[in-house]
Amino acid sequence: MKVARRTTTRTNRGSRRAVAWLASLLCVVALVPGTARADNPIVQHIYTADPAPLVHNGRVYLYTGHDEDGSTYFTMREWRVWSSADMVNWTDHGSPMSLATFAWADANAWAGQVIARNGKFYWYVPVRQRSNGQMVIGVGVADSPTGPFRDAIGRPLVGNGEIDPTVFVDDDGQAYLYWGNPGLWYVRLNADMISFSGSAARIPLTTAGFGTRTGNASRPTLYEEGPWVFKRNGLYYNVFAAECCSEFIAYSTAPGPTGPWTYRGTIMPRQGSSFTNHAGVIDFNGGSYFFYHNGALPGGGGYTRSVAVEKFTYNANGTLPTISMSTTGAPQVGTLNPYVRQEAETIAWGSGIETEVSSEGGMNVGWIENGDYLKVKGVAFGAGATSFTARVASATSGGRIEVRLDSASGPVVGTCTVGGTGGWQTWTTTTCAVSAATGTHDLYLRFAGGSGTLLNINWWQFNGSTGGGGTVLTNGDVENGTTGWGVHGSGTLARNTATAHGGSGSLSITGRTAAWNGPSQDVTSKLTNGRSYTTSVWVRAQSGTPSAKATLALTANGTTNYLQLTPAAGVSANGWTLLTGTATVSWSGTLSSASFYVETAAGTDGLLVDDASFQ
Ligand code: FUB
Repeated sequence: MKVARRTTTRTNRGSRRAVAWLASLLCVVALVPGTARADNPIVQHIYTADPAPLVHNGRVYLYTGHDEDGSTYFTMREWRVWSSADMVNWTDHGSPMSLATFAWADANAWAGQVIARNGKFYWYVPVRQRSNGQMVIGVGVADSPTGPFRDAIGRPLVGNGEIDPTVFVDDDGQAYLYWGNPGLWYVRLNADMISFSGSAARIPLTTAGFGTRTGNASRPTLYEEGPWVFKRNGLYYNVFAAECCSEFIAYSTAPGPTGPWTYRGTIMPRQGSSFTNHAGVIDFNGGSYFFYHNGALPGGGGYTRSVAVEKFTYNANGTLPTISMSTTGAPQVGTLNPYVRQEAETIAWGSGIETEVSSEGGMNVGWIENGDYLKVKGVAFGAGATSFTARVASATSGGRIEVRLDSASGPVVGTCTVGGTGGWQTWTTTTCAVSAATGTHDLYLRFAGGSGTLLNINWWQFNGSTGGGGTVLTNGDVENGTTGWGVHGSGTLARNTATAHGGSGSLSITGRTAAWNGPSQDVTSKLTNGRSYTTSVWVRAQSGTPSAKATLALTANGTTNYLQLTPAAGVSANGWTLLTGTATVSWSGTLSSASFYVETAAGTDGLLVDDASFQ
């Protein structure tokens, strides 16, 4: 079955290879000194459309549609999820919801939006109802932002032949679902988010509210479709696709969630080769981001679209600036830590590759051929990596992974050999030495070998010299039992395989009897006096909503000092929170003990810890 599927997919690869070649060419052009490197569109291995971003627990989750290769209509059968902590490296979470989720729907997996509430994630989508061929709004629900999503109610939530739901919860807890093309409608959702009170109301499409369109008597305003409603500083915004075709993105504002709306003008002018556009707007990590789609990938157009993102700043009076499409995209937030396990499908730019569901959980990168590569942006090697490890599989005779810096033809700092493993999902681990990987670089994993498909890669991780650029923690990703970990104070350690941030396990601590108790590592012999260390650790509560932080207890000349390594941040049982910070470690006299640990500001709730690095 595996072979058959590969053969089938490979039939499509002629065009995909052309896409990859042209994409590579775009990158080469972009590598001319002084020009920015292309990081838009966000995804290169499939066509994506209708972005709906959601900020949750320190990550941006991006929900999109999936335009099929070679489409000549909006032939869309599934939705896809991506996520990023830095706005440039995006993890492919596959397709946790499709038309098959809704037994009563038969086509048109079009533009939706996800919202978090009640410890769950609700995904509102337009689909075609099989029984009458009418477009209606369905709702999926999941316990995690990456799904899997199930049909929440087994029937359409609401429907009148119109499309493009957006959802918004006001400060008073009242939720609103808006949708519409050609009209603009809303209902008040109940707190369960899967039912509503009253009936659908029509928002008056006045020219004062939505601008003036000329030459179309049945559509006198600019409003077309794709509303995106949110509130900022007490003002309600409706960002929408205007005046098909081609569409531009415009917006209106209102003093309340149902209006009256005032037209405010264009945000993104008509650009590119897609005749639709569709926006999603968020604030993340102190910045504001505008997601949209265009036809920028090779082979792209109105039915083969791609999602992109730009960073922007609101004007002082709350209006939005004009935003242009770019190939540069948003700047990176922070850097990527190579000393914790990174999924291979966390990619800034992929050339020639595809992804698939991995037998080890999540996705893996596959269909890798000679010359294909993955770019991971802004990787912080610090003082130096010494080795590279990758989880790989190959049903053929494998190939090589060239670890390169700065470009696909940049310096090779290590080469790992991958042999045949007997199957595309028969995984093994390969490690090779790395030298001269210091500081922060774009990392390129370039694949080399003979003809045909070479290998699959599921995840990778660098190791650093102790006390050097690499993490000073042992088993920070908790993939090797509880090795290396102890307890600061009281508590019971265990490896939790039910809930992991990455990989297959996390570190559980229960039975804490004081707030300062937590999982710890002895790092006494690994520290350099006066050096700056960056901490990165994912934490989740097993109960309650405590505030967690990472701390270093340093004992020198009989005196213990406590260095706060990360700001305290609220953690809950609903998801993972990244604690991160940089601090200079110094002491006077002779260091007799140094303990890295995670604690809480108060309380004794159990914690889960994963993907920890201190480097
Ligand atoms: O992707 C299908 C449709 O195209 C969406 O529902 C509209 O917003 C437009 O982007």
